[in-house]
Amino acid sequence: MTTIKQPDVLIVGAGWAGMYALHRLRRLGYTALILEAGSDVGGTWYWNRYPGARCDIESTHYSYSFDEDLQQEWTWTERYPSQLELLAYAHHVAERFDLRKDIHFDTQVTNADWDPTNEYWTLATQDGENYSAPFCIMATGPLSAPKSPEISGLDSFSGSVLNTSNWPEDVSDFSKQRVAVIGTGSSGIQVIPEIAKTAEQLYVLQRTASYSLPAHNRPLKSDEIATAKEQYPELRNAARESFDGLAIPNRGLSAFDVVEEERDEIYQEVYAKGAPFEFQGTFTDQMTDIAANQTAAEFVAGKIEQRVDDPATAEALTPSTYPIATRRLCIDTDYYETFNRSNVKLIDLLSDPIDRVTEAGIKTEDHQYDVDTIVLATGFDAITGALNRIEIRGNNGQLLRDKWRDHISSYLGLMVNGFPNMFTVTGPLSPSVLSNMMVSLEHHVEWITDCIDYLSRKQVTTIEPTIEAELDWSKHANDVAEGTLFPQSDSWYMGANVEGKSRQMLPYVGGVGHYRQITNKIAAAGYRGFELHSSAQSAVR
Ligand code: NA7
Repeated sequence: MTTIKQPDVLIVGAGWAGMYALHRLRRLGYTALILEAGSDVGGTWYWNRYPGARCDIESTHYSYSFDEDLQQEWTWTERYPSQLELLAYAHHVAERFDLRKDIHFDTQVTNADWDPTNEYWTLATQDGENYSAPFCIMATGPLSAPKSPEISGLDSFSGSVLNTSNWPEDVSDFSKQRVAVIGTGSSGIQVIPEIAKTAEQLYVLQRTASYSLPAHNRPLKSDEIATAKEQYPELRNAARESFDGLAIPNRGLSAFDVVEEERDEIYQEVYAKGAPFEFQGTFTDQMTDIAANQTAAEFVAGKIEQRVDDPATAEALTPSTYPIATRRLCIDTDYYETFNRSNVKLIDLLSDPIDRVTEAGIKTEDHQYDVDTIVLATGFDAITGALNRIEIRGNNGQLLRDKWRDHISSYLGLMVNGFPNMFTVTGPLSPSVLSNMMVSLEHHVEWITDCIDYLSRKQVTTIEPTIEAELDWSKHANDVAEGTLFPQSDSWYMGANVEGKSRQMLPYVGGVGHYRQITNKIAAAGYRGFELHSSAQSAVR
């Protein structure tokens, strides 16, 4: 085993957050090294390469804002960017800023140990290498740890098993194949219409139905691109101060400020745009008042009924167990219409649950479905999963996973008490996945790298949130969530999709702009709520 001890900062993950962190640290004069499990940059968009994979935030919003030349020279081609285009963008950024020379690819971090005497993190990898640095940035992503599908017998299946979250390159043709897709969240909703185009027979196994709106994806027109480029400075500023990291105008109306016909006209206007974040905020009380929420749910249920020919299938595809948008509100291209095809069949697992996978296919309680391929679109251990899969040991050898066993706490989603000098980008109890991730991760990277720079200039060697500050923030985040409808849903936002995980709202629902102001004020006040400590040795050179 060798120990490579060099950089000022170690970064785990070469997705958007890790790439920007490396670039910004270099610009501030620090050395940094990224350890990345994949063979190239891109994070989410490196792994989730299934047919139909696409971002649900528009390309002109889901892109870096930190470099004016970069945003002027890159031209998006579609309203909602495909995985391929996003990966091309990631490659462009890596080349433009010469990032790859400071990234170790195919390097899976398994352990992270804090050495309180020397004030260093040591990261160990699957290949037996050790890397050390005074600071560690976990840019591990909120949706990067696939959840175990928890279906017995998968190993006995004689056909192929594909997972949307780790899709092999160039698998998109299912001609002459009988395919089963398990899971109808965003990934399932995107991959199902694509598989249906070529498969001989497609079975869609649904446990919980999702609400989805038509995306109305299309090529961007040259004048739209020119306008976006011209207006980028204002757009980006508005997004940073907005509720969800998108500059969406707010009507300021309750769902009950208008009569039913007018309400439906407004829903129709937003629905026709194919804009999920705007739809869930059509009325101010939609996510806080169940009656207001119900008006949106009924509107979308009516649309599902129109899109699906068979009434029984339409009914099964219509969610009934949770308020709309308390689970991810999806957007699709022909998802519901796919069930009008003769080669597609919906299997409602609520009435006929999966018993086990057999050699020939899937055995439900009442039927056997023989298939050639099983596609798992079964989701992620979101927000904390990627961190918990690393053995992260802080003060006194405490495991982060153990600390979070009964309750997940964090100060601002940026740091955790007991784990000095370790930062989490878009960590639990920060806006993260409930916002435009690009805006939230840029903010976190800037906050974290400014913090490291501040500490270095003040010759401070360690920073750690106090337990009081962490508990106060965790209580605040929980109180804000309790004022919304989110806790009423068994969603991955609530940690409810993973057995044994603490049930609590993991993203902060107080809004991106508000959160930004809080975190920036804390930094401006000399990092209020954090303990700063200087030892004899300076942390960074
Ligand atoms: P999601 O949204 O968590 O969806 C996973 C789906 O898989 C969901 O419908 C689950 O049903 C289903 N699932 C999971 N395990 C099983 C088993 N054992 N049997 C049957 N069905 C199962 O993940 P996605 O990848 O689609 O999307 C994640 C996010 O990525 C998305 O929201 C975007 O932000 C990007 P359940 O709900 O558990 O009943």
